[in-house]
Amino acid sequence: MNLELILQSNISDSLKRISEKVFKDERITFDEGVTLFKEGELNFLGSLANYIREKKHGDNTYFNKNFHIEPTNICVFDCKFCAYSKLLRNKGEYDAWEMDEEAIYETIRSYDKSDVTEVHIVGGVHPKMGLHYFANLIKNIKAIKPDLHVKAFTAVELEYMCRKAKVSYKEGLQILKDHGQDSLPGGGAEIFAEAIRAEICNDKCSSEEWLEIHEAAHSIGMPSNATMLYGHIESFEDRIDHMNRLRTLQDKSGGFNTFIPLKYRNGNNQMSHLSEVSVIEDLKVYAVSRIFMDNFDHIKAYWPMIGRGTAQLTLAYGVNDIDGTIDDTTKIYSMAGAEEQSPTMSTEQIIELIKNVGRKPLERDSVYNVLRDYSN
Ligand code: V47
Ligand code: SF4
Repeated sequence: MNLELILQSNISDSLKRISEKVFKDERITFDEGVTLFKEGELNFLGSLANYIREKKHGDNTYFNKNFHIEPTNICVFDCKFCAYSKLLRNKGEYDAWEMDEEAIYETIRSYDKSDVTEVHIVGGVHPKMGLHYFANLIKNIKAIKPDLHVKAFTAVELEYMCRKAKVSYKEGLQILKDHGQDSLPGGGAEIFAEAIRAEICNDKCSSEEWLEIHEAAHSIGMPSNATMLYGHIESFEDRIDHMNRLRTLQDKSGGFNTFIPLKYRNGNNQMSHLSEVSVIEDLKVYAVSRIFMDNFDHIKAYWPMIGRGTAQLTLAYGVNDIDGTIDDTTKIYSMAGAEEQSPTMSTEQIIELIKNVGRKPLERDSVYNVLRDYSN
């Protein structure tokens, strides 16, 4: 789609002005972001988002080879959307797990001969697993598999660890970095708008703390990701406010790799009465993210949550990364009723999924260096 075609179409003047800005590579404002959600039809948003996606990346579509370790689902916090730490609690049972250290090392050893490049370590916020425990754990993981990129701990876990250990965020992160941690995942951001955060996750780290922790990580050379949990009780303004706070920090620090919108799933949690948004809304969120977050190189769709078919569709709505082959070790979404109940895809399957929609599959490392081109 080109600008002439968009300008000839039957859209409002404000949408025409936004399109002109996009084609001139100019940043859109907060109000314009909200207008996109309020007035933009799916195909209009898709055209703009795909224009940006192809300008930045052509058909390149990234994935990596990773696996997850979730040391525990025991959590001191009480997020209303979380099925993970709460499963069965309302039936008087608590289906808790706690991996002992040896089991974690055994998992790492099981990838000894494998070509995975990244481990993603996150879990509940366990009152007894602190900063020094995790620093030592990372050191031992690196001793077993030195080349493995360790992407670990959400800002929520880090805020708790640093508070308990009585160190600043920067000191805590430096200790983890010195023991081998490479980057931070994007979880725990949810929605920054304070009124919504108070309703859905009142007791965990604040929006300001989440942003401070990521800024501290960037300042010591640790890159990170950012997420947004959407499709519950937030407004369009809240979504744009969330993206705007991230865009502002990215201008300052430049340390974010990718933005990952996470669709709220309503299984087994305290907000189960809310319906889930439609696939049309999902695609609009990806597209508006691509249009608004002009200083984020990558927009990622987390396929285990939305399913493989929708993940393919997102590639035409601004997304250029579909996470990894994963293996079957992540539970946070399957417990909340996500599409994929045992999320694992072989390299061949992920390549096929990307090629099937006319895009070019590239295996990347955790900081987007291309490791292998699978397009031929
Ligand atoms: O912060 C919890 C979300 C996040 C539900 O950085 C839910 O590469 C939907 O952040 N419905 C943790 N979402 C996972 C995460 C993540 C995942 C994949 C890749 C990366 C990355 C980060 O999961 C939480 C929360 O926003 N979550 N419960 C739910 N019911
Ligand atoms: Fe704990 Fe994370 Fe679940 Fe919140 S989302 S209750 S912090 S495990």
